[in-house]
Amino acid sequence: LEPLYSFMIRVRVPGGVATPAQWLRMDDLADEYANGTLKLTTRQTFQLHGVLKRDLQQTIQGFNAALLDSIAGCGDVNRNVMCGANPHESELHAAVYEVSKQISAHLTPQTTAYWELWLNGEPHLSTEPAEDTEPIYGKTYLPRKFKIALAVPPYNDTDIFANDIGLIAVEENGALAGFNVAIGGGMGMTFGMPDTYPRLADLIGFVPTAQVVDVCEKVVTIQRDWGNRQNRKFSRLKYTIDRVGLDGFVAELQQRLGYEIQPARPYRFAMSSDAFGWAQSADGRLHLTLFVEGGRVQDTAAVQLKTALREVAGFHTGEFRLTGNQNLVVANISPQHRTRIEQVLARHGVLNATTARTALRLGALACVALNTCTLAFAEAERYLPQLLDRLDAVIRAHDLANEGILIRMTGCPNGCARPYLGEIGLVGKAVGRYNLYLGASHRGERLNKLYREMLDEDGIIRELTPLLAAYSQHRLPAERFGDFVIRQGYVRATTHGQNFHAA
Ligand code: SRM
Ligand code: SF4
Repeated sequence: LEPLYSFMIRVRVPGGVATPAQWLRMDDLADEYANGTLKLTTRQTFQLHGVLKRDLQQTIQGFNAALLDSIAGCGDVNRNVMCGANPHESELHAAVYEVSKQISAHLTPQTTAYWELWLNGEPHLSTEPAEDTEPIYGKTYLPRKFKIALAVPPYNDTDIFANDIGLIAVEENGALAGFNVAIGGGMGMTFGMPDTYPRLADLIGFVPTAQVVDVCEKVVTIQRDWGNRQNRKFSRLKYTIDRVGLDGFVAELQQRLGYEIQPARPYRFAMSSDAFGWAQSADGRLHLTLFVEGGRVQDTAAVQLKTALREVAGFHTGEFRLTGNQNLVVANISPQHRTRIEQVLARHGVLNATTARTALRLGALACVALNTCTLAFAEAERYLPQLLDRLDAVIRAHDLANEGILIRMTGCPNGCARPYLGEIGLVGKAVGRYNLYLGASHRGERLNKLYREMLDEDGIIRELTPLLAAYSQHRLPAERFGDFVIRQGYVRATTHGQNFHAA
């Protein structure tokens, strides 16, 4: 008898955009082979948990039938390319999404192994059967995972500075002119090893749209050639850049490109969270952003989100956009479907739940952690809602229910919910114990800093209550919580990853 090993499978969704048919397929596979839930991740992919070893091949063949795959969901290659999901900037958004697909296609491994292993040698549906060569990755692939995200200001909903390459769309005369490029971001660190640290990407300049794929490719090849292959703790691009210096890295990049990168163009981010509810873009199309707690699409007694979305997918003619904040946009809704969608969501308790929540909860992020993540020291996704019940009471008592304060929790310091960009960051150190970090920017442009260690739930409430009370009373007009705690001297601002650990 084969042991009942169960696995997590991650499905690549470039830019986070899935068709209704793909949504229905994922929903079927979740019921048929996984634990009956869909996980929307912080990188705009789907995860299925609890897939039994004996069902892996059928599940992966199921993705293939819906033109989805799990290639590069894991491994030392470029991961899912993220694209801003906010529908308000629709014209620019469409062009930026096209670029994200081009980057994704260009940097997807060419190996045929995936197709041979999982699909019985069935050729890739959209390309010639690939040769067993990797023009970009070579025989050795990359020293470590690699991540790229694109954003359309004023929304930094993909947290571009947490990526190896972050691309900020620049609009000129109503059209996409190109991208400001930032390199060297990453969240992971290891407790007790201060030479590991989260780091935000550095802005290196502007490139026109036609050059952006080339720029990504060349950054990847430098990391392939220069990245640390001796110690995986130091093998992300951020450490390569800090080792050789940003100027040296950019000089090499320009040499490989054969042209200079232009000076960065002005841009402004306003927030890194999602804008919930209905929105209409200039062309009249409708979009509805829904809150998905912890990114978990499931049915509970109060809210039958999974059933509701399945019903919507049955008639919706637009698409579903997974956001980088584990939420979901039902996008490009035809106006005659608005009432029907509202009725379905109301019948299953979805709309009521979204409007009744505090802004703190709506902006919260939690990684999977226990019980499926083998690296977790503590709970996150399963526990944060419970902690928020207590924090919401504090928030309401101080009249902060509508203040968007970013709270992010992970079960270990690897940073999967980007906790070092949380205005309140909670990082699991042991079961029931968390380090508390404060002072990140609401726009994803400054890391936070350690404030207290090894807090239990009472400790978290005890530490945060006076800070929230002070924020309620003494904040400047429009001042964000992350900026307030720095102005008041609770923590010092982290100006670079390399001083993240300095008090
Ligand atoms: Fe992550 C590893 C879950 C986004 C940094 N991450 C893992 C693994 C695969 C654990 C493992 O290696 O066995 C987790 C699977 C848990 C499970 O049971 O499902 C896991 N990571 C996740 C997800 C599902 C969190 C979520 O709840 O949404 C996210 C899925 C991403 C995706 O769809 O591709 C997820 N992980 C991230 C992010 C956020 C991002 O990419 O914007 C980060 C921080 C950014 C970065 O990479 O620097 C992140 N994950 C890590 C790391 C630390 C990497 C490092 O440089 O130190 C690990 C551990 C590793 O790679 O060794 C890791
Ligand atoms: Fe697992 Fe740690 Fe990532 Fe959470 S942050 S999913 S505990 S690896």
